[in-house]
Amino acid sequence: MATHVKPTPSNARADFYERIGAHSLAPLWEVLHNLVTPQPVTTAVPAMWRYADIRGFIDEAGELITAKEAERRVLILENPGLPGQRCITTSLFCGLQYILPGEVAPSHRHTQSALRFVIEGEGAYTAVDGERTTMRPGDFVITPSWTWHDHGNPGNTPMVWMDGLDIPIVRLLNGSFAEKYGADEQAITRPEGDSPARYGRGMLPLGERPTSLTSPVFNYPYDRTREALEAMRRRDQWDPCHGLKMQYVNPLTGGWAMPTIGTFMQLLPKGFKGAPYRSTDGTVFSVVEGRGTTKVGDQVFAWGPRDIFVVPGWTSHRHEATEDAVIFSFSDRPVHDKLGLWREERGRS
Ligand code: GTQ
Ligand code: FE2
Repeated sequence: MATHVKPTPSNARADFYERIGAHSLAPLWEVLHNLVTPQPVTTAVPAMWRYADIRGFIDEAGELITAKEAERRVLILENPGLPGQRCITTSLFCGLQYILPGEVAPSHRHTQSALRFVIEGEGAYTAVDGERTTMRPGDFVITPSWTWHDHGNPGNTPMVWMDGLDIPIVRLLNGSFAEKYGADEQAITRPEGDSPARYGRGMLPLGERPTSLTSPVFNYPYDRTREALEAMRRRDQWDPCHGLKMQYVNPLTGGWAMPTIGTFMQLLPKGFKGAPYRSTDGTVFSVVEGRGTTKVGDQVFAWGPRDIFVVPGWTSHRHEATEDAVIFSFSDRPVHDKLGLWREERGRS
């Protein structure tokens, strides 16, 4: 019995906290272990958006507002554990953008970096820094920070793509700047195909050095990605957790294609039963081909083409494929990497 400790009236502390609160002070000892946790803690939850369940809402949005009036006609995929925060993990934004034939999404720029991953339709383009690229399903397209960008659909099919942005990271750092170009479409200064010719063929213009933190390749077309995975599968070097997983790289540095968002494509062969895996980066998965399941905690997501699901950071999950499956994913891993925060754990659930 600690009889030497003078008993404190239980309301003395509460009274103290209230008085110091009026001076913008707070006691760390009441909250220390909520602030400095032994392991990552997040209120973001695993979640899945089945494309068939939400496709109708995308059509409805198309009837309610034009791309021009909306500036960007996007349905945000909001994590159910982060209501009102307009993000899919604590650090990443995700949305589905819809553009109908004949529409334009007017030119603007912002400090947030964006990726597009094409889900449905083809023939729309995005223009970045004076060059257009026409987008097809499975293409991974980048809009670097502070570059003018507008989208247009001169084709005859509606297009849907997934947007991934680092909006919450930029918000955390209070680094948001944005402005409108002033016309729907930016001036085109280079022919389509210029950037892939310079940077996307395993060669570089002699002496070229990086001038940006982002890859100069702004469209990584699906046919080349798919071909690489197909050729690699013959050597049978499958990762027990990821199958065959490739990361997209900046050819000028060999590093991540984007400074804040890591992007990946993986192939899980038919019959694949993955081992449990978790890493500190929270990941959004977008299924391109095939069917399977991902067990996350005690939930099972049964997925197929065009479905999107999210696995928050440090949440154990494992993939199984009932058909050959190809899955695109993006995460905040480059930020974890740069700050020395990235960890992974295999085989424990
Ligand atoms: O296409 O430029 O989903 O600026 C959110 C912000 C898309 C875009 C989004 C954007 C864009
Ligand atoms: Fe934008």
